Amino acid sequence: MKYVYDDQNIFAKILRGEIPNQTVFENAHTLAFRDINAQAPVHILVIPKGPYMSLDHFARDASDDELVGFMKAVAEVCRLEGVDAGFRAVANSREDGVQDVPHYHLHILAGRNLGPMLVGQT
Ligand code: DGP
Repeated sequence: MKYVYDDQNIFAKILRGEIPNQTVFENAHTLAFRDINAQAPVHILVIPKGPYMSLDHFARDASDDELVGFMKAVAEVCRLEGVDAGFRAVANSREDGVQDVPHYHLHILAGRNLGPMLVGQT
């Protein structure tokens, strides 16, 4: 798989400070902020600061520090948002995954029962 990162995507602009965001948590390699189109009472996007277009790109090419920093940020978001009743983590990836923004992001959804994982045809 050849990964081609487009640095004009909206999350790259957020990381450069060109577009505002509601930050929930940040560490050296990771930013977490509220989704502009919330699908649940809690809807946070966790993104690496590095130029990775998808989860598999990040998992393949990120450094150990980036990988650990990302997962620790997920834990901090869950703690800060108090998702004790549960949550869903979703990483839409490329065309079939219906990924709109080509910068890897993990959706953290919580605050209500989220229902079945997928609806529609198999
Ligand atoms: P996906 O389909 O997985 O690529 O989801 C992209 C998400 O990004 C979608 O839930 C809406 C969110 N989003 C798009 N533009 C912005 C923005 O400018 N700010 C914020 N906070 N979220 C955005």
